[in-house]
Amino acid sequence: MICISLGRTRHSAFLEGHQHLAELNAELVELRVDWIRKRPDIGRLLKDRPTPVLVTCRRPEDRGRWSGTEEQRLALLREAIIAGAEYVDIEEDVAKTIPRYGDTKRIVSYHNFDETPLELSEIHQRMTQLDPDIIKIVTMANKPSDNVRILEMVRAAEVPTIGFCMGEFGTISRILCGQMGSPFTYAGFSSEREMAPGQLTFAETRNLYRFNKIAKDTQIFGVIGDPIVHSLSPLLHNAAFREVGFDGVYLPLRIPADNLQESLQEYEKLNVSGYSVTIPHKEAVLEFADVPDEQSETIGAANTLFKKDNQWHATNTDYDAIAETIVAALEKSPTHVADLAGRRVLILGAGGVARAAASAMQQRGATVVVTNRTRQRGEALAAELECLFVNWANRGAEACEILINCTSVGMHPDINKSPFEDYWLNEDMLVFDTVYTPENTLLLKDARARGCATASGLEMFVRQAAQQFKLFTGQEPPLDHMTETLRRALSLTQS
Ligand code: SKM
Repeated sequence: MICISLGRTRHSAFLEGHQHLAELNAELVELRVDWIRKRPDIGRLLKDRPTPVLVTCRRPEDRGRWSGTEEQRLALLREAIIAGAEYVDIEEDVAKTIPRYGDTKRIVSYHNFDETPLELSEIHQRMTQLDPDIIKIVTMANKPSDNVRILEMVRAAEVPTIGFCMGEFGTISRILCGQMGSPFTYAGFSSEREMAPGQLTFAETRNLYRFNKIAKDTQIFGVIGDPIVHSLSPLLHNAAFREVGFDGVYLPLRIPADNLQESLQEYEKLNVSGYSVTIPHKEAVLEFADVPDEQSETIGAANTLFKKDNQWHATNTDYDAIAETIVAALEKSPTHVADLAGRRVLILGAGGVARAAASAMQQRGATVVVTNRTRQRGEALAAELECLFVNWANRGAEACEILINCTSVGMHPDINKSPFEDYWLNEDMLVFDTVYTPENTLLLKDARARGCATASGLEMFVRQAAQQFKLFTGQEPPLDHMTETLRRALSLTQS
């Protein structure tokens, strides 16, 4: 069950908001009465309530907004119990002063906004003595392993226990606590008003992560990186799982660069089945893999980890996605032959994507020329892969048939920039921009205006995810659905 936290400053807005959530089929709504500016009228809020409620009145020291006295606050909680609220939230330190009455369920709560303390089980044990129907322990995650500790506590608890972590590191526990036995998780009623650090919205919790559908056997996947909030992989993979009816959930997993091995080791306790891997972990993740494949070893980077026969396999789906995207664009073009052998390819950039692009092109028999704004890095990549190098200043004079932009030039918000002057382009060229925010970069617009064939980063992003989907699920990826999902999301974020 998802409990939606609702906080409004006026009674009328509260009632309206509650009605609205009921229309969205909310099962349980937390009334954060500390948000109301006047003295909260519990009778009015509960009288014709359209869903079951949990009444909560948070003090400022627990990041609430209550401005009355503690006595008034406790009186309010007692009043909610007498009025028959389905649940009431009682902080651990006042639990003894609020007696049980009627059918109202007591949620005895502990919050820690600084950390996830090491003595979680002692805290939990102490709370079992306070006549709880449900114990709630919510802490701040400062690193990925904090999630694992709190989820293990939920799993081991004999009293029904809600336990998850706050903050950007905590997302995974907000979604997985249900699988561990937590009676519900909390979600926000609006993306504009976060009720707790890192809280997801009701829409994300229900529609994107499908919290209510996660069962004991639901397989867990995620994308690891830092930062990770920007990643569209959760949207894409969850949509694809849903489309084919696969029982899996895919989460954004922020892991800092210096914490990769420890975090992945800890996540083993959650039985994760597969990861997409993005910046800054693509190289270091090879150390964690039991079986890196030839491609990831040649490139020195992987973007996928998947479990097979209890071993972690690593591969790089960017590699094939790049070549497939170019070949598909060549096939579509009436003036090109869909063969990369002998083609001269100019690659802009010398980072991870450039490395995968250069290797993929070379492997298909193309002649690769690398150019980069920082000369040394470009020269180093060219030397390592035994391809050609040209100075950034001379890139326009390079007579290439295929141009691949692997720099971030043109990426949102710098959408009016291009890494290649339009008058350097000609209609015999195929231009591929690996940037996908926006889909139509200035480089691609210029290329189309000059009559070039084009391929976009969006096509590549979908292809690399589609291959991961196949490795994760063993099923054929719903390519069109994935492309549409991504296109819609991008047009929403950029409109
Ligand atoms: O290679 C991909 C990776 O699989 C996922 C990703 C993302 O979610 O932003 C970006 C690329 O690095």
